[in-house]
Parts: sequence; structure tokens; C-alpha cells
Amino acid sequence: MNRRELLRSLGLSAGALALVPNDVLAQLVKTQAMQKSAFGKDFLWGVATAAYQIEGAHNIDGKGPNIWDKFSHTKGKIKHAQTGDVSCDFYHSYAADLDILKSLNMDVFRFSTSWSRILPEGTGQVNQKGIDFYHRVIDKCLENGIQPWPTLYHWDLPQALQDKGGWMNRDVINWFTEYSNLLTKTYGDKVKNWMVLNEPMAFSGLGYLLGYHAPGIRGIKHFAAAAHHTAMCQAEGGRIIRSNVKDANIGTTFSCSYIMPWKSEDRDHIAVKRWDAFINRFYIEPALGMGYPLADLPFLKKIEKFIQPGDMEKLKFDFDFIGVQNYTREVAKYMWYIPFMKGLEVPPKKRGVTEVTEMNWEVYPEGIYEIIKQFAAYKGVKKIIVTENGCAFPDFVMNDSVHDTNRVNFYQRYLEQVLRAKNDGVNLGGYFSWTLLDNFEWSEGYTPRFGLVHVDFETQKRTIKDSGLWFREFLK
Ligand code: IFM
Repeated sequence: MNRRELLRSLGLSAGALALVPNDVLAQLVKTQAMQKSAFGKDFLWGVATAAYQIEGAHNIDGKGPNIWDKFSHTKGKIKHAQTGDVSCDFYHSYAADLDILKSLNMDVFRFSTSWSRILPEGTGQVNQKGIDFYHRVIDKCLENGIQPWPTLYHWDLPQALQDKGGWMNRDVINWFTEYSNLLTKTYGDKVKNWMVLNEPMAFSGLGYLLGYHAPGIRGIKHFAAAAHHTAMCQAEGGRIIRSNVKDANIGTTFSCSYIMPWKSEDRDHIAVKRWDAFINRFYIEPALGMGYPLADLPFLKKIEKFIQPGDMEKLKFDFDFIGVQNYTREVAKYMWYIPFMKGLEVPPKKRGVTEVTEMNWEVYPEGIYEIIKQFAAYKGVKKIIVTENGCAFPDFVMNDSVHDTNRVNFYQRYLEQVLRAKNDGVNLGGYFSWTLLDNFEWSEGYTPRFGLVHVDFETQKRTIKDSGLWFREFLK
């Protein structure tokens, strides 16, 4: 491929291409040679999204408040005091946005349903307007030839349930059962691909251990309770989908990162082991019947207090696929004085790494290869789908274009590594980019832009970025 062909395929102007450094250009040329066909004809391509991050419409048509509505309206919790009240207004613009998705030649729209839009109080009274909204989204996907892939829970617990203790209250298993039954019975005729939870470690760890995310609770005791009930719901959700949806393809997703030692010292390996048990192994192993990895996490023995007779059996579920969600790698260093973990993840800056995203996450494409291999090595994992991967960079609209060369480069390099894992024999079924639209990035507000499509939050104007155009060409 020569410069001119590259320019055409990326949708870049000659001026913009001239600004691209030579090594980046060489990589672009190399990865442009990568063909969609190399991934196989059944490999699925899609985008992933989440209700609270895109929908807006936070208090209309009967929706009840959720923990993110409350948290984002609490002073000091979100950068620049931003909220998801309006966000991308996907609630109103879903049809046009799904037309954009179709134009990018994607197969799959991964989205989550807002629990409190459907059950404003979390249980009991059903909000028909909420039910109707997801019917419209699903129907529009089907009309556009896109497969709808819902996730039952992506972090937005109804506030009414949080007022009763939320994930810390064992009753959440019954609440989640009611919600999951309602969803799968309502949409199960048209929707066959389902995911139970989005990144349980992220929402339980950030929300109930560190307090950095909603509902802003801190402490190991709270985390231990929330974590066990989350793991119980993970399996229970799988069983509910299985019993209500004929021919369902059922998965759940995990945030995960390949972890390397700071130096190759034994002590750093101890830190790696601990962090790996915590951020990568903690939720998948009970689902596979291996129990919690407490031998490597002695401080989490507290969880045993919440385990009732019969629970260990109920934690298991035979998922059809496992969703791997990867953004970066981690480097762990032993530090005896750090409570519980006896070590820390060393931030990229401290390691002299300069290639980072707006989230300050290191760009390390080999990490996705390693973590896919790690998850694929579990006996009992039948198939892996990359259900999220992406990056935030500052983007600027110029003449109706966004030349996000760094993001194009990111995707190409990560995809090369996904292909490498597939070529090694991993049963890899698909790749979903995070994400379609710039959106509300939780406590970081709207500054980190992850989308393939730029959103002007003042006007709601959409501009397909060069990365979106690259996918359009690649998937053609
Ligand atoms: O925006 C989040 C998403 O909600 C869950 N996975 C990681 C993304 C980027 O931080």
C-alpha cells in the first residue's frame, strides 16, 4: 500500500498525513495490509456502550433515579461537576446513531438496559415507557441488520435499592432475579445474545471499596459483601437467561489487564500474583467452579462471612463466552508497607512510559494478546469475545473531520495482537470497540473522549472520526 492509497483509506488529507511521524506511518502501512478476512467470516465486529453513559433523559418518561444520578449530583464526585443527565441524548437520537453504526459496517450493537428506567423502584411497578424504549432500540438494530447484544447490568443500580444497601444486601439476588426475568421474558424472542454483568471488579471495587464511583462507599467489609452478592448474581443471571431465552448465547464480561513485575525480582512476582488474583481472577474463577482465589488474597477472607451453605455451587455457571475488556497492562511492584496488597501498580509516568492515553493508561498492544491467552487457558472457557477495547485521546473537529490518527493507530496495533491470539488457536468470536459515541466517562466526566464518533455536547452534533472511517473501510 502506498501513501496515496493509505490516505484514501484513512480519509486523511494530504496535510494531515504529512504530520504523521514516519514510524507511525510505517505501522499504519503494515496494519493496513491486515484484512478483515484474516479474522474469519464468523468473527463479529461491533461497538459497546452503556445506558448511563449515553442515554441522558435521566428523569423523563417514568425513569427512576439510579446511583449514578445521585452520585453525579453530589458535590465533588465528578470532574467539572458534570452529570449524565443529558449526555449524548441517545434516548432521543438512538435511531440516527444506529444509522451511523450501520454506516460503519458493524455487525453488533452492545448496550445495557437501565434498570431504573424499566423498574423505577428497582422492583415492583414496571415502567412501560422504559420497556418500549428498548423495544425501539432492538427493533432499529434488527431493521439495520445489526445484532442487539444487551448487558443486564452496567453499573446503574436503582437508587431505591441502594437505599436498602444495594449490592451489600443479599436481597439483591432476588431483586436482580426479578429484573433479569422481566428483561429476558420481554425481549427474549428477538434477542439471543446476552451478557450478565459489565466488569464486576470495576463496579464493586470502585463503588464499594474505594468509593471513587457510585455509590461512593469505602471499606473491605462493604466490598466483601457486595462482591459475593455480585458473583452470585453473575451466575444467577446466566441461569435466568438460559431458562427464558431459547437458543441463547450467554456471556459475562471482565475488566482485565496483563500484569508484569516491576523488576524480575521474586518480591515483585509476589505483587503480580496478588494483583492478578484481585483484578483478573476474582470473579471468573468462582463462575468456573474454582472458588474465590483467597489463597492469594488473604485479606479477603472476610468474604467467607457472607457465603451461605450451597452458595459455592450456585456461583458456577457454564457461560457460552467470556467477554474480555482490556485497555492497558499493569506493572506491579512489591512494597511491604502497602496494606493488604503488599504492592502497588506503578503508573506509566514513574516507569518512563510516555505513550499513554487521556486516562493515563499505557498503550501496550501486546497486553491484549497476553490477557486473552491467560483467560483462554482456563479449562471451562469455551469462547472469548473482546467485548471492550479502545482509547481516549483529545480530539478536535476541523472542517467537519476529526483526524484521530493516534486512535486509528491504537486500534490497528491492538487488532494485530487480537489476530495473533486467534492465530495461536484461541477460540475468539469477535471484537467490540469501546465505543460508538464520546460519552460520560463516569468520575472523569466528558473530558476523555473514547468514541469512534465525536459528540459536540452543546449541539449534539455527531462527526465520524477518522477511526470510525477506518473501521468503515476495514469492515467493508
Ligand atoms: O467507560 C468505561 C466502561 O463503562 C467500562 N469499561 C471501561 C470503559 C472506559 O473506562
